[in-house]
Amino acid sequence: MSTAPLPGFPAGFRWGVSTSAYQIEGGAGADGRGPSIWDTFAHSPGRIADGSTGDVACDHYHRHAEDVALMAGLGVSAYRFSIAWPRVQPDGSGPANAAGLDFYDRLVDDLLAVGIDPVATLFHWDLPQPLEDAGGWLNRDTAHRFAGYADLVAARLGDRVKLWITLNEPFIHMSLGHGTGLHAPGRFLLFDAFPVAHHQLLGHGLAVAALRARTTSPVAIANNYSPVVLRGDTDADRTAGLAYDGLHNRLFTDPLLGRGYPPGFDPAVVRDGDLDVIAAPIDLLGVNYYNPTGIRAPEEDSPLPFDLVPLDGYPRTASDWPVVPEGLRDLLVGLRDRYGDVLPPIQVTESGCAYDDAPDADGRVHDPERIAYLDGHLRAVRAAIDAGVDVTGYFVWSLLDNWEWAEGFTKRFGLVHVDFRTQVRTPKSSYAWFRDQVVRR
Ligand code: IFM
Repeated sequence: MSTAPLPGFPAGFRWGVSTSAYQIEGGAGADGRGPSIWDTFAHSPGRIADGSTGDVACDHYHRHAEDVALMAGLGVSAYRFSIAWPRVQPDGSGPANAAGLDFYDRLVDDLLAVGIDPVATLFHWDLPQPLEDAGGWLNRDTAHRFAGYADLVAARLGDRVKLWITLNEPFIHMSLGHGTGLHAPGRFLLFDAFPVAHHQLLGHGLAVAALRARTTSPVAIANNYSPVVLRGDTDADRTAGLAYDGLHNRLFTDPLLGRGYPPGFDPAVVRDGDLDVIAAPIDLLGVNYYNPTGIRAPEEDSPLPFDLVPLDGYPRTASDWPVVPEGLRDLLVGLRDRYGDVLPPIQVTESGCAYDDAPDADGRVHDPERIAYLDGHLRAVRAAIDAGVDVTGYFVWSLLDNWEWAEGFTKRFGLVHVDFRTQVRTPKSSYAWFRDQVVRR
């Protein structure tokens, strides 16, 4: 890590932290919430590394006042949280469950009272189970249900949420949830999962229209990106690299920005007019970045057009992900180069790392690796700004140690340590470091 102070950032740059509903809220049966696909998945034996569920998670549903106070102490200007669709519509359709919306109403007001912009994500993977029973995102109707849900939320919160994000990482939800089955709903469809891409994108476009009818706040989507690093220099390796780049980095962004699906990736369920709905202008592009991906040509009998290769030679997080800050700069510059004038301003809506953080004998939690990680990634953002990319915000994933999907409680991403037995929150040394960066501006 550089010991030099971080360079300056443009005035008005948004400093934030991110979380998602199922990963922190708990309160699984509270106030009329219905089951989501993640409740079903987590309660199915063998799906989650430590056998845990998000039934309680960080108990944020009951401790949100304490968590807002932690954010106020951090000095951030924005908090990105997600709204649990099954709290608002337990069946995925019909009128709003007022008690579910009340929770977010209070949260939004509490944030505004301490000067923090509420940034609300509408879908962070927790689809109401009744919609999954009707086909989930393989069913075109789910896109229309999503727009109906967006309308209900915006009717209640549209006057106070400062930035709307329709979907979180639709690529991950398609690939891990429906391609390989490692995430809920646990389907193993490989490339037959493409309709899930199209229906999520259609839902996004319909939700943009629903939001625009209710609010003047900006609207965005948060995509996950992973720059390709070729591990081989044959034509076959380059073809494999293009295939992976198309799948991970272009499948969602090309149609969103009006370019249609990349060649070879047409989901075959597209109807007349869909691409126009999907390409409705957005105000910001949310970029979630963790690491690049090593790619080479596939083995002859592989069902995939590429092989994933570990990227050696970098430090690694507890998730075994390589730490490559310069990949974030390359990604941001690459998005600008690829999309030019049609690219809206960018906010980095997730950036962070898991380490095995534990309290020492004095109860303090030191996480120098996370400080180094954030320092490097913020310098990468600054380098992209210097190269002319319009980046207007950076959100750390995550405020709290939380329930990391199929990894359960085994991966700690927080600036704040959580003892999942007692729910005691302990700010780590990275919390103090990040606060100092924010406060200096
Ligand atoms: O925890 C997740 C989050 O829900 C989505 N983006 C990646 C994070 C770390 O895996």
